[in-house]
Amino acid sequence: MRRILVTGALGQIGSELTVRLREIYGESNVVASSKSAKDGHEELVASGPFEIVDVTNREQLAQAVQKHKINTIIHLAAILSAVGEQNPHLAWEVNINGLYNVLEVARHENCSVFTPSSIAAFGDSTPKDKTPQDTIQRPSTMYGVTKVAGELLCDYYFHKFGVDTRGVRFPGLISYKTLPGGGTTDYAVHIYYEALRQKRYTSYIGPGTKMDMMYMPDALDAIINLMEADPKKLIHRNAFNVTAMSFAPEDIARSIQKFIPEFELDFDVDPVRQAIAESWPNSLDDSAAREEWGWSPKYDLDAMTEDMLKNLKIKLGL
Ligand code: NAD
Ligand code: AKB
Repeated sequence: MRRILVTGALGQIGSELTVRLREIYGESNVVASSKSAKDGHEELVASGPFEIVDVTNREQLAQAVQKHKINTIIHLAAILSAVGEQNPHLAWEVNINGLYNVLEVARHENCSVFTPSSIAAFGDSTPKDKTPQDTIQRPSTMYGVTKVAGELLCDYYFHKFGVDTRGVRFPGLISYKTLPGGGTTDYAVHIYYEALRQKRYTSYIGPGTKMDMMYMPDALDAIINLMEADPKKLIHRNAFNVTAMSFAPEDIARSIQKFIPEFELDFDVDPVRQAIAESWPNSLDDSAAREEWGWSPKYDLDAMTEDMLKNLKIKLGL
């Protein structure tokens, strides 16, 4: 039986993944953790075991793993791309030293580790369209640097120490439960909130800028399916390209207009996030994930828009 510790469990992915994991593996077998118990997450904190774990504190992490007899760590604690560019030292500290602590604890306590990489692991010199699984990775952001190093470190711990490490390169994730934590793709979440509240949105990402994206239910499936995949079939492990769709701001606006015809989009481009977006792929080739562990997303852009608007309307009381 899996006994799972989720780090960064109150973030955009963790706040939904923890609930799904508890449904599958049992409430008491899934320990949520974060560096502090944030307001607004009382329900999640009360719904099963919760520990304060700052991933930069190896002792605290090891104690939580030992106390709950953890055998699987899902490591989500991180600093994302836009915040990482504002504070690159913090991004290094959390994303690199935090991951190193997770891998060291996993090595000593015999845990398997799942941790996501990102499309941010690619850079300007990477082929932009149908970006291959194995290709040039020279990112220009600190977040991207930590993601490439993280992929390599996870591979190293698998080959050198036999730690069962697995990961995917997630695109921008779109969800309605918890707001994203300071990335470049966040506009594709905010646009839905503003479409419902104001019937208009000003995008900080410019027209024509395509990035890969995915709806949260598919992202949760990706984590669980890869975690449970037959290890003999995994050639890549860290980290698989996965994607569900690729769009520019005007494409998501057109999708919203199918449900809210009066919705309007304009632009006030932020040069920092625009440069990051332009350095990332337009679209990923995720055939390795499809072949090695059966990756297959369910939501396309319009199906996601319909579900986002329906659920956000309820959340916002509109
Ligand atoms: P998030 O920012 O929403 O959540 C991360 C959580 O980690 C936050 O709650 C934060 O408080 C916590 N945290 C920060 N520093 C910590 C520390 N020192 N100790 C413990 N917790 C700490 O991020 P997310 O979107 O849930 O992302 C989870 C993982 O998925 C990250 O590795 C991220 O790079 C990756 N990813 C996310 C996306 C996306 O669009 N959300 C896309 C690609 C990859
Ligand atoms: C970000 O924009 O930083 C994240 C990611 C794609 O890694 N959403």
